[in-house]
Amino acid sequence: MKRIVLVEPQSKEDHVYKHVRMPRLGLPILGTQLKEAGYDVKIFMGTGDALPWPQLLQADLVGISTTTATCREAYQIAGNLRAHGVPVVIGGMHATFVPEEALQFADYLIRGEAELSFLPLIQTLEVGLTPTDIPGVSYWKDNQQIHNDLLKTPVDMDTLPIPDLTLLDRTSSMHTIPVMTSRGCPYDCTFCCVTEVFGRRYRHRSTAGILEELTRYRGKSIFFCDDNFAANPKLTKELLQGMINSGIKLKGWGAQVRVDAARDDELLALMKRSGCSIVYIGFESINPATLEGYNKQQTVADIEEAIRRFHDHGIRIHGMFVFGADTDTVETIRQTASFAEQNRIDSIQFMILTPFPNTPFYNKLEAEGRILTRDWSLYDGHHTVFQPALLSPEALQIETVKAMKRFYSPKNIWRNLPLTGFGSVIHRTIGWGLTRHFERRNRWYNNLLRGKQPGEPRPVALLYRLLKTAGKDEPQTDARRLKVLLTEHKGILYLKLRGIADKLQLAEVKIILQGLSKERYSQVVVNIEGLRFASDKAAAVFSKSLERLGTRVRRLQVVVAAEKQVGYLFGKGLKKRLRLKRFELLINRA
Ligand code: B12
Ligand code: SF4
Repeated sequence: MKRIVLVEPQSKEDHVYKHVRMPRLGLPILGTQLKEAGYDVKIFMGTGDALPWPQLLQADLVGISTTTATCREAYQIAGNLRAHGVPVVIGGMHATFVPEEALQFADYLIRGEAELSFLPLIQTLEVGLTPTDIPGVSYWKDNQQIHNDLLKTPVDMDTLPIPDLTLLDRTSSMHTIPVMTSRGCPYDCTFCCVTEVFGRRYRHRSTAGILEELTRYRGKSIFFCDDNFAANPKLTKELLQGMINSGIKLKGWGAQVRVDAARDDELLALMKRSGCSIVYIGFESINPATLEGYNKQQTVADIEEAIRRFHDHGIRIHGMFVFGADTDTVETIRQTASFAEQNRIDSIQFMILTPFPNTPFYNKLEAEGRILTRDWSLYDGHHTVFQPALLSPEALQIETVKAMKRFYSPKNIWRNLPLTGFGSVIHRTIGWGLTRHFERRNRWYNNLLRGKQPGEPRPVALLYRLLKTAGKDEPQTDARRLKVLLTEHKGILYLKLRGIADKLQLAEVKIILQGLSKERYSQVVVNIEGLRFASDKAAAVFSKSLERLGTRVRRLQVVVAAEKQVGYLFGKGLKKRLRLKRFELLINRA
């Protein structure tokens, strides 16, 4: 098992951060560990259709990273690889939170931090053993999922290698280099899922180790991708002083900090002297009740003070706000846009509160029947996926985009030039373009949310036609008869076919599929686990209509029973289909 390919899938949905070409550090660190152990490693980022498939298919094993918003893409890639017999290990944030779901699409899964488990897992598989005692590993045994206990002690950050970013195929086009100095965060904000994976104990790398890494990046822009860069101000100051003393001249650096960092003059001065050009601050809200509800442990006065003090030191601010708490109204959103303008924040992100699956926040909303969609690709902070308390889902969606548009309007583009220089102009110009692009491309979602109430599936106008040709999905005495179930739930259209279908029946199904409108559904799921074809011709007719549908709907997901069925239906044309942007193939093991 020498050739290992690692993949960070990107979402096909439109969102602002999609255009940032910076990887998360998990795969570069794991890849470097494997390389040091003698493996041939390559890392790719991209949507399924953009990946170099010949290289993926030649790998002895592929590791795939997940976040919630990108998991669908990850599952699709995994499904295609496994259909070709390439073993898949899946890991990352989303897989950690919903291992039962993610393991459906992989051979192995690692929950939580993987630096002490991934290499041992590969070595165990190489000698043909089962990973019974490797912490955090989940796997299949006799068609049952086995989930080993999680790693007991978190990884010691000084034992980690410096990530070798040349393993990535796009290193040369990376504008900003990610560097991580710590993991874990002592705070406990209710909406955050980071602490569940990396813990609340703050773990820091040695200053010497970080400086060694930074010397590789002289003249470059750095993003410290710690969740809370200055959580331990003493250590942060030591690092910044070290950067100044050792003469590492970066082009600039940015980091995520809390408002507390602004209270420390010495820290601010060192940040500026060591080249800090921008801070990303989780302001979250200017609604005191919301800040309290988030357990953010900061006030609106703290936010104003932080903005003033960072600006006094000539450091730009990217203000991160989240809308949709149970105490938020339309007014909260509008007032936040005014607040950001008045306080002259340099750039902003107005996100929609997102309940990441299986977090306590998600489980609470689920129990209250407020989850609107389980299409995880919409869990990207840009889409309303739950029923808010004091405003409609549509209002939350539209007002958030409106507020972004207001901030990133042409009249605001130059406003901060005298305060923080040209950087803010560039960010605001980019923001202007991205916000408008996002608004245009996401109108379908506003339409979907319009008038939508949780738990109330809308009637399917097309249903009657299918029923006429194929009969209801009631228990049938004749097992050979084709049974069709067509339902719509929360913007997803489900078509389930069971029984034996001949060419004529499938030609009818084709007509129905042709009538589906892209604007109406976020996704079409066709489940053919129980479908058999009366002839090769029937399979060909059906395969063609799926192909066409794949080019027309926003996203098509085909659930098949096993690899065998994939070969029969799609065997010859699989390569071609991989280029279809909207096609997803899910292979159900059970
Ligand atoms: C840097 C960063 C970004 C960057 C780069 C993003 C990118 N390429 O994805 C930017 C700023 C662009 C960004 C944008 C967004 N981000 Co971001 N981001 C981060 C951040 C701060 C650090 C990532 C990192 O390097 N982590 C450290 C490494 C070591 O962790 P890791 O990659 O997860 O890997 C470890 C394990 O997960 C596991 N593992 C991971 N993959 C694999 C694969 C295999 C095979 C195995 C075995 C193990 C394994 O092992 C690794 C080592 O222990 C994280 C927070 C965090 N602490 O992780 C948020 C985070 C990943 N982002 C998040 C989100 C929501 C977003 C956005 C949707 C928007 C937003 N609201 O900010 C966008 C979407 C971007 C996208 N590409 O789709 C969430 C994801 C939550 C979730 N459940 O999915 C996080 C966790 C933050 C949070 N507060 O919740 N982000
Ligand atoms: S401060 Fe940031 S990383 Fe820490 S719990 Fe709150 S949101 Fe999460």
